[in-house]
Amino acid sequence: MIIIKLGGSAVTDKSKDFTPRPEVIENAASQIGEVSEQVILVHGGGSYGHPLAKEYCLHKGFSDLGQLSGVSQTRYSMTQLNQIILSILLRHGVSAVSVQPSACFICKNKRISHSFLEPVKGLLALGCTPVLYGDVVTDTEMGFCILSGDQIVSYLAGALSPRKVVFGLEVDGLYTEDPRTESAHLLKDITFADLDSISAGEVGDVTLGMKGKLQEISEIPGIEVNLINLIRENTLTKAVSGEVDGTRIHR
Ligand code: IP8
Repeated sequence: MIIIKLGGSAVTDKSKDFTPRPEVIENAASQIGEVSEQVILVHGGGSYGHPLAKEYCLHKGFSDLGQLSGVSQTRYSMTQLNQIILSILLRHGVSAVSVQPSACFICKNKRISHSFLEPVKGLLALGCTPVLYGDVVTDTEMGFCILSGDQIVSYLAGALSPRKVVFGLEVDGLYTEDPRTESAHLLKDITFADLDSISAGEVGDVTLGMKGKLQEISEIPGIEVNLINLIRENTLTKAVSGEVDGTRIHR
């Protein structure tokens, strides 16, 4: 089984609120349709989740009643992105079934403290592809919090021991520093121990962008992790087959 994260920066246009990138989703869906093993998909929020979460300060938890409209709008908006992704997956023959993270995870101070994974396990056993996403969830200390797709991926990896985890990005993989800087170069093959020395950008996300992603990856216990560019063709297929065109992180 493999877990694939469809990064919000790749599947949406982050410069325009509520704008999907259908061509990127199509490219991913056509490759996912060819995978012959069990797959769990998790997608990020991109321009459907982060602007609303930031506007209503949802990442800081409950502080006033005015945020509640933001909770429902963000949940509604994430569901809309999820349905766009689902409709494209279905067209490519993927038996994708949406699983609402806010109904199967509870957090305590922004970390998952309780989960109900039976729906995910049941769907996998049937041969379906569960599709989860970053969401606003109940937090026993903060009222609610933003649960990133990346934390869902690392939690599921710990609970379900996939063969590998693939993070689909809008850049070619993990760089020595922010990829927008000239001196940055792509890291092709590194170990989990190397992660500590990498300075990654926060890019204004409520879930800390690449920095948050690296924190989550370092929680994945010894399972091979690949970071690939979802915008380029065949990168997912190559990662699944072991011919990684991007960054490979291993023990
Ligand atoms: O894009 C965050 O998920 P991420 C989801 O995976 C929301 O960090 C609702 C902002």
